Amino acid sequence: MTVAPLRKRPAWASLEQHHKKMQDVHLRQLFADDAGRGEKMVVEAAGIYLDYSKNRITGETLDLLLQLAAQSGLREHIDAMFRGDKINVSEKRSVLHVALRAPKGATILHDGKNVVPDVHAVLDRMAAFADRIRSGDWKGHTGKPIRNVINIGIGGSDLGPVMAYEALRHYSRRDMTFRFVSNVDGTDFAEAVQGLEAAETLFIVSSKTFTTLETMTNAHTARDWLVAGLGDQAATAKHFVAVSTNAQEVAKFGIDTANMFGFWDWVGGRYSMDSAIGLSTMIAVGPDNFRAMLGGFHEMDEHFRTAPFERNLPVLMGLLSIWYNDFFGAQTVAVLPYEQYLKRFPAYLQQLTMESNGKHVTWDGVALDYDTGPIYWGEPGTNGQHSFYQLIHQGTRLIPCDFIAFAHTLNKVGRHHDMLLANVFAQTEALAFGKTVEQVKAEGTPDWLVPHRLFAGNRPSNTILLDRLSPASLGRLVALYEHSVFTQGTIWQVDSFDQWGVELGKELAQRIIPELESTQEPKLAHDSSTNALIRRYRKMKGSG
Ligand code: G6Q
Repeated sequence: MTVAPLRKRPAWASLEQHHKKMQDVHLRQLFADDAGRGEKMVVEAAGIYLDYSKNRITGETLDLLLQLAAQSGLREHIDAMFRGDKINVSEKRSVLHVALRAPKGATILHDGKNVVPDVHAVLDRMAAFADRIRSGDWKGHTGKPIRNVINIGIGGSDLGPVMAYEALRHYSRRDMTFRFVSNVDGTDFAEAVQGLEAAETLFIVSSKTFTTLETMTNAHTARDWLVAGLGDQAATAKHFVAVSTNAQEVAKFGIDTANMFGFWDWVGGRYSMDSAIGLSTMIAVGPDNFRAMLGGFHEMDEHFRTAPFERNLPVLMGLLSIWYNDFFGAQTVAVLPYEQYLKRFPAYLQQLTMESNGKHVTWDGVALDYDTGPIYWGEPGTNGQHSFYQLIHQGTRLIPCDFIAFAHTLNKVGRHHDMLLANVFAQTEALAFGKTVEQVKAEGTPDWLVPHRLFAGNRPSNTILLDRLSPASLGRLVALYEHSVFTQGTIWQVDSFDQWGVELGKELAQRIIPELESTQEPKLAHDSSTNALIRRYRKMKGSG
């Protein structure tokens, strides 16, 4: 289907008109107009209850947004992804992370070949390996079982594994230590191996390309640390495995490719936590829990693929994001998980959303005349309430919020959980309805203080409620955001699966490294600021 540029799609003009009407309508009014709103504007699917009633929308807004989705070819684009079309146009690649969680027996084609059996073959090898590590059957170089697992990777090869480990810690082996090294800052490595015995430590070098500067630097440092600890070059064989698509580089590094777990170029880095990149997760929580997580992902995939858009969770969330980003000019979205185990979820989502949709041209390379990719940020509740929520409640910016909560806690401690959930509901209520001048005055507030104590309200939020944090619910939640990102990218017509924006800095760093390391004064040809900074650094480090 041919899709017109965004501003030329009929629904866009209607939404612009409609926004003029809606911008002054208060959520108080919308709730007063329809007593049943809080029960109508909800969708429940794949174990997720989404209350989107506290958004600045009416039925008409939704109709128009759904028309926009249709005019943007969303249905066709979803089908294209699942069909294995090369929708990552700038890299000419298919986008098939959905195949990573397809059940055995499913068929998903890539260049005419069903990839599902390959996916399951890798999963089976990962499971066999994870079981050997967990049972102590796999022995280190000196015959000791492995008790420490360190994942070395960065970006998509780190954020998913860290987030998933933290999220599923409750299900993890408590007698083992899991750590993650990503930063080229040596402190990251130094702290990760603090207190660990080399004889009991396994390094998983996770890198799709196996050429990434940070990861390869850390991998070499890890090898030196291990060899120094065990006093034998041959020790690496039992202490290093690789997750990669690049067997040649893995072998060159000195890891036997029998200890390599593969994936494919149709898996984007930030969409890879459910591929072999999740090996550390699988060792931590065990193969059954890992498969349960994949089951959760798949449930959401199926919901996204088949549910009508008006009841489709990722589609609705994606459309609401478009509404605020492109019509209200909201620049950010706050993600607020009221679940301590999800403390790394906002950081994970930052990569997923911002690396995917932080783009300035369409997939045909045409410069955009509308905003894409809002800034995602957040912290677990209730901590944020005592810091940045002030700005969300009373600042001058509109910040749509996603509140994420679970009906059951994994750590039942006294009254804590009801108190936690009371805060979720209180915050969304306060944001939406605020406190009027009359209410503030009625509390006996002196006139001069009234403006300070006033809450304008009308601040939108989604409430995402799940049963309990489990491997399956984590899978559903991640897939929900993946497909919401997809929905937004489709409407903006951007390539949500490339990341050219990270290249320039990488190239320039390669040029600067020798300039910092050389013993001769280097000839510098940067701008005057960069030149001066390099000279200053050389001088400072020289002076010890
Ligand atoms: C993610 C990006 C990026 C990537 C890292 C690590 O979508 O592509 O974050 O994951 O640069 O790359 P390697 O896995 O190749 O080391």
